[in-house]
Amino acid sequence: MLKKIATLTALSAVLISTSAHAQFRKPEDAVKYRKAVFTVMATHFGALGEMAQGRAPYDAKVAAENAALVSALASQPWRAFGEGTDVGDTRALPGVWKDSAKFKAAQDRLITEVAKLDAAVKAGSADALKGAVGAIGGSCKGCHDDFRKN
Ligand code: ASC
Repeated sequence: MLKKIATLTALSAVLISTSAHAQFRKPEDAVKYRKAVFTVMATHFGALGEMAQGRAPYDAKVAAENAALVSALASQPWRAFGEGTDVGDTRALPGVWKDSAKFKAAQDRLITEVAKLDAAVKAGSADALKGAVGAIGGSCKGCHDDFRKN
């Protein structure tokens, strides 16, 4: 009986730790995932930037579509910076893991600024977009300066 309990305890420990990492079979997959998320997010953020800066005509529907994607993605890449994912084709600096509180604050800054995007889009002008886009861009840059190799 005791042996059974020990076995079950060991098994559930394995299952719990597996489920926390289940989305990535290997560290390289996490790197690929986070880079893909950043690429897609930057594409849609870029479209907002074009409109905010008057380099593309303001289109409320296009703004809403791009903002929705940025909003959905802003909280996603961070799950893929787990321990042991400082490998392979990545520009992530060691600070990501060594100064995780500061890295978390940088993530939160992006998420906080992106939360303001919806209201800016609903306001319905390039000008309204400008402030939100500028603040989001600032959070991107701040994090890159501290945590990404150039
Ligand atoms: C972008 C993009 C980034 C940020 C950053 C802001 O459009 O792809 O990484 O803005 O350049 O400074």
